[in-house]
Amino acid sequence: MPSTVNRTSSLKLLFVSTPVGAIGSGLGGGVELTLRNIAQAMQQRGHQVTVLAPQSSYLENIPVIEIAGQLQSTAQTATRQSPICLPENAVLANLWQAAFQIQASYDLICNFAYDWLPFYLTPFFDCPIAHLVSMGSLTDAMDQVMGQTLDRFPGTIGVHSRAQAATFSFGDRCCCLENGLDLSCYQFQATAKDRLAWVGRIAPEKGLEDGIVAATQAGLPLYIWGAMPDAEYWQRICQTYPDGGFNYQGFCGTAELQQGLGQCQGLLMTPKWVEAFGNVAIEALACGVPVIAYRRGGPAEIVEPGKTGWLVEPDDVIGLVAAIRQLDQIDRQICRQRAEARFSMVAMGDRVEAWFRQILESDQINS
Ligand code: HBI
Repeated sequence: MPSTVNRTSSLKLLFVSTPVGAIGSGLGGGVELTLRNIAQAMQQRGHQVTVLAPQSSYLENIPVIEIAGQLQSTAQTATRQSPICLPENAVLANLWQAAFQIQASYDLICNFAYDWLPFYLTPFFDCPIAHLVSMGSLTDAMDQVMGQTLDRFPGTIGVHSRAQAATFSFGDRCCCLENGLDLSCYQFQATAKDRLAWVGRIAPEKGLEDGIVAATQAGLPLYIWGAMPDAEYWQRICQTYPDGGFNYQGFCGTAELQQGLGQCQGLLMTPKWVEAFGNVAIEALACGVPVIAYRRGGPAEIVEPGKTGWLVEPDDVIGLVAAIRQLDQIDRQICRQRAEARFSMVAMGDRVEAWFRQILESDQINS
């Protein structure tokens, strides 16, 4: 790693992706979008980005070094006491062996995996490592290794929201980066049809049931977009609410999603868990769509009550209905403007670059 990197120099960055799936497979969830957006934002600012990722990964206009090996199981299935597991020929280990071998060509490495190994290996690297943590606290072993990393390398953990940071004992020592989108992919729509939107993985922690009950009581059809990992769960929903009033639009790409979402009067966000951020909230605002969200997790830090939508006490379905009736008080143009001010590639790039440079400066002081 070059000995001195000043505040304005162009950086050579190595991004190491999640081991749960190839980039583009959808298995990596929100992290795939986050890594792509941050890589684009860094390139737009003149930095060089190379990505280490599992085989079959693809990123447009960003060089990817593909690494073979067995994918890692997702951390959400773990319990607090789950031990650290690595499969035979783990792609996670192979990714970090490659990073170790090529680190001298880079000024900084950024880790996007929610896994134990990259944190454990940090002290053995010469190149400084930034860790972008994309979920809240899930297991004791992960919390411990993240805390140890922060003790030795202060400021090297980034998160997406204060609520997500608060799930960790060391939350006050994390850098809050929020998130960002390429807003040129989202078209502002000034008027809406008589319908509401719900967007997200159709799974219990996302609370779709509350959205259905609230939309029905408000007398508006609910349009639903998102992946459907568990068809039985969907069947149970259809049986529980036989009167319908909702229709599934499928799991589609950004272009199709934003076109349909933009026609809705409002987006309902009804999470039952602490959502780390809530990308769908900024996708809606980018289309001019106000957001009604439970005051829980990342969405509560995105929605500006009375300006870009309404916040409702968690699990208060009647409160959702009251908020739906006040959607006409929100100016759709302001929703788009606030997305541009806070969540554009430039705004996100400013926050991430400042974080990287802070880490580089600390590293140079300590080395
Ligand atoms: N699980 N083990 C593991 N590693 C990850 O990087 C990971 C995960 N589960 C979900 C996930 N990443 C992403 O979808 C979220 O961080 C957004």
